[in-house]
Amino acid sequence: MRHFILFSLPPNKETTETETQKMGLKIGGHIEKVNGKEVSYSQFVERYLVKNQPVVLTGLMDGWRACKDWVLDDGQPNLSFFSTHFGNSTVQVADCGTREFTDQKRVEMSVSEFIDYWLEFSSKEFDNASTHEFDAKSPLYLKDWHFVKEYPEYLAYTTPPFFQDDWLNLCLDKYRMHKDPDTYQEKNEISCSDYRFVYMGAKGTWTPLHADVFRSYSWSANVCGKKQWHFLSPCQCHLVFDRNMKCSIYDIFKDVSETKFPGFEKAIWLECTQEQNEIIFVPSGWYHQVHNLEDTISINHNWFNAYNLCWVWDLLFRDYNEAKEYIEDIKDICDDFEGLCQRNLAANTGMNFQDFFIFIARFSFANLVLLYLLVREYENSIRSSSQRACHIVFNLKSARNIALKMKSIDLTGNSGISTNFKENIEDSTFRELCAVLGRTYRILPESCKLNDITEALSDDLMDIDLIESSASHVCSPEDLVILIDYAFTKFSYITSGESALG
Ligand SMILES: O=C(O)CCC(=O)C(=O)O
Repeated sequence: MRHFILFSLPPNKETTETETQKMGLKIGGHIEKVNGKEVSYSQFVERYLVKNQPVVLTGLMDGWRACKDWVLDDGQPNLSFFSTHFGNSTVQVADCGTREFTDQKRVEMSVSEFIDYWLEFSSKEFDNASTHEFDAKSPLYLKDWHFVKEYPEYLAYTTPPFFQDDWLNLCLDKYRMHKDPDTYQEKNEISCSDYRFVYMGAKGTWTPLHADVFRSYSWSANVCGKKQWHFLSPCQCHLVFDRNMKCSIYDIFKDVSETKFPGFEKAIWLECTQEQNEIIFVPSGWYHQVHNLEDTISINHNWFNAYNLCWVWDLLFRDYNEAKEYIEDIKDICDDFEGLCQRNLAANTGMNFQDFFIFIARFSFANLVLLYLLVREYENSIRSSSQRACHIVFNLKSARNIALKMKSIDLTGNSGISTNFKENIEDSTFRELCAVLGRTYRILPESCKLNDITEALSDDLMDIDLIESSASHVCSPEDLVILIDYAFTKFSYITSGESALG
């Protein structure tokens, strides 16, 4: 991309020239826009997932029910549709004018209440008689609505194939990421246990500067409206932190203190205006701030898979060290210091080492099952030309790589780590996960005719001789490496080739 520097103004703000110099960002370029229908899955992987580059995709939202039901003929959000059909849902709403720690203050209300507020806000009927406590400087923004979990039958949209290899949400459909025995509540956990969201906000609503949860990838589709995005590449992210690398800038358009954030002026941003029916892909670890330039409804998923698993581990390890450092002074008087660090890690980051290890072990087992079934299907004639086999091998290599990194650190305090390949295979939930993953990998073209891999799951899987091996019981990252290596040796005629996609 050609690099050039220009200045960007705060969205929707009349600004004098002096102010522009003070608040302007250095813009080094814009995000590429491509027609998603003209890009193959492997091209998408190679150009954006592997290179960790943002892109805007057009042409991928045809036929979405959301685009019909949620939008009026003039392109405005169909607010009354939401009140009528989903009005009783309870949602989280951000007050865009009020900061609370590193995010905006959140309040809970029903969708009907939010829509009533929005209609009142838009008609600018705010005066002293208003029933709402917020004013026009504090617009409310509905965020993180777990719409798919709440309305699974409604089928508002289908996830575009580029984003379907989503281990995070596939896992959370079947299992919980972290179960804290002290705070666990069945109902709450289930309704909040995914990373598929709807966002709705009037013109002027916005999201502060951040990098995504778990350093996942995200994609965000504009059902209606327009968003302005500002992105900072991971290699420049230190520039938006304070001197201690503890606290990052909240709003890049507001009073950024040069003393506190000395690197900010040097940061070079990518800018993007995302229109209706466009999907933006947000890569791992890119800081971004987002402004709704019009009344906007968007659908947004966070996700990770073998291509960005290392980002998740790096964040977890960094957060663990921070959690440890934070309570270092009570180490000597603490009975279970390591256990406390892990509890704090789970509370702050959403998972701890044990959760992540069980997660990668489970996906390793599922990929081993799929590899085994492919081999059986082809009666051992499969070669590394099979894109599916290559992808599965790539997944296993990625999980193995993380297990190696985990192996190199002291996991004392994680004695709870234990999982068993054989027991997983006997478990119907795990078999469902394998089936969904197998269906997902139909996005990868096969040169030969291949039966639906998932049909084989109804067969007896117990003849997988891997599970009879002593490596079947996995109690540590090292055990997982041994199990994957065992499979790689057994299927060496496939696994010795490099992944076609990776
Ligand atoms: O649309 C927004 O307001 C924020 C979305 C976002 O930050 C994301 O997708 O990561």
